[in-house]
Amino acid sequence: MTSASPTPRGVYLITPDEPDTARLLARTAPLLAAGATWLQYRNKTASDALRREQATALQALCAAHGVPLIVNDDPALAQAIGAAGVHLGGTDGDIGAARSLLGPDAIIGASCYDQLANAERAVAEGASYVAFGAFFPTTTKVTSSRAHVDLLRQSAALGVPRVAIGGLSPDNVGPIIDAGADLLAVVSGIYAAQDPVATQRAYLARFDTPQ
Ligand code: TZP
Ligand code: MG
Repeated sequence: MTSASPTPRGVYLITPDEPDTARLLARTAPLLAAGATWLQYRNKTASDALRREQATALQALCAAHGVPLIVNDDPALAQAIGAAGVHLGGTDGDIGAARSLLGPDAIIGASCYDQLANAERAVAEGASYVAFGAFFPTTTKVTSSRAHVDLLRQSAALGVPRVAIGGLSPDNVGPIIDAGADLLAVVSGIYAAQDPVATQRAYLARFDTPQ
């Protein structure tokens, strides 16, 4: 991101493993229309062909809504479909290589788990944002790290957006926002909610209310 870009804030929506592409689009479109800041395409159970199909379809949807699409794990797929960027975990490959492939304006995010040192290294290597988690237990992913809100305070000086992830709900994000999280990354809290759009609004409202 350029230094002139305003810091993105709000909900960083992440897709669940949805095998039906039409249904993935139908579930996602209202959330983009209702103010998701970024969308990450994540599907851990799809074939390469299905991931390509879904990422391509989501890129068109995101373009129509002016929402950046970030592809999980796969810089080559991000490049192939013209996505805004890629999200890399600790074993997903090199941030510098992704930057070379995707260019200076790409949004390249790094999972930093519960370690400030991971975030410092990621930024030094060219990451556009850093993600900490899991803050709370979650069934979406097997996690071994448990992040604490102090990490958000300690990482303020890095100068990149800070993302919180893992078991976030409208009821538990107050201290996380208070500690400086810019983006709340959410899968099940929104997609599995009875009313996903209303629930996404409830997360967003937490940015406006004193914690
Ligand atoms: N990385 C750390 S926790 C997590 C990921 C991808 C899952 C977040 O999903 P949910 O459903 O919002 O807890
Ligand atoms: Mg990964």
